[in-house]
Amino acid sequence: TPDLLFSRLEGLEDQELPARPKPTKVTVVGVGNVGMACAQTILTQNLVDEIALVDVQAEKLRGEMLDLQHAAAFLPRVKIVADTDYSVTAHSDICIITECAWQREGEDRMSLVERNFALFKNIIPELVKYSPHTMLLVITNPVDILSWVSWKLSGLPPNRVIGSGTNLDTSRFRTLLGNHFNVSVHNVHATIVGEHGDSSVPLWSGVTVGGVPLAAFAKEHGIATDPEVFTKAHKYVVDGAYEVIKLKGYTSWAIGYSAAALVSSVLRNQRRVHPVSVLAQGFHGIDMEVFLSLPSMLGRSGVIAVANSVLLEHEAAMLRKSAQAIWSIQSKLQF
Ligand code: 6V0
Repeated sequence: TPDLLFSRLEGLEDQELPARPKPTKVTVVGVGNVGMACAQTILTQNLVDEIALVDVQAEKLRGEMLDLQHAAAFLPRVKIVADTDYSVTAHSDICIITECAWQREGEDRMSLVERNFALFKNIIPELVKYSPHTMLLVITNPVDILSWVSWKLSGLPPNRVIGSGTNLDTSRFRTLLGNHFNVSVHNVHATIVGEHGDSSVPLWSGVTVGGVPLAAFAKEHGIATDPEVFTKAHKYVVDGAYEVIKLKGYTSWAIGYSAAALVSSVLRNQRRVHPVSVLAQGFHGIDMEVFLSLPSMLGRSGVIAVANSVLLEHEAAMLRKSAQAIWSIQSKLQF
């Protein structure tokens, strides 16, 4: 027994010590490619004390849990638990939702939204029941619609529900520019806002490389800026996801790192600004209740604030168009 193996020195017992802060805990719902990439990235970055995994596939779930537990000798001490029952998620600080319904061959977007909506109707109330103060991080696609769905179903304040949104698209955009200018991606400031995916909006007007604003630089030096080049660069970013899916069948690592960065900003109260899907009503002339990615400051309380970005008129118009497209789908959902 442990009492035989170790001898105690005189001192305070564990229970006599002053109360310590509650252990930090993240839940991942869905242990597919994306869920496991999130879990493993969070684990290796030493961001939490406990990770809970949930899925409907009991055997796969237990297999993934054991596989991670077997790495204990090489990792910081983290408790890893898994169950098909949501009680395992109790007291989570953040719940990451990656579950997804199987997409049927030739299935249209609306039908997939409806089937994911049906799953979310069961999942979200369970998460909030066991962790009433949790924050929700939605990754399942279409992420902007399902972030709004999660907010509605959870009853949480809007600053406690985000979608991973264009955080990943923005990383792809910065990587492209960093490679083009042969400079570290950390010295490229560039943001993609709006809907995650095809209709996302790159904010070219705000791009700086090494602190140099690109648009102003080009103007000052009489360098012609060809709109075709911008369109092509944005298409390259959007197509990046499709290319990875075509090559390996799914995307996982980049979205895993994106989620870990968001978790770190929240749990470590970093006040970093990420483009994530938030309640966008009232910003840039958007009058519907939709979630879209806007640069948002994240910290312990969730979304601390949304940046009042200065957008060009055509950028704001593109945002409003996305909002309209999203609204036309989500307004058909019956609660
Ligand atoms: P996957 O590998 O099919 O995993 C989905 C998992 O969900 C499976 O393990 C299922 O068993 C599980 N699941 C199904 N129903 C339930 C349920 N009711 N409760 C719990 N678990 C359930 O998919 P993958 O991991 O590749 O993708 C997950 C989602 O992430 C998809 O919707 C992707 O489109 C989305 N992505 C979103 C990205 C973003 O930037 N927002 C990026 C990449 C993928």
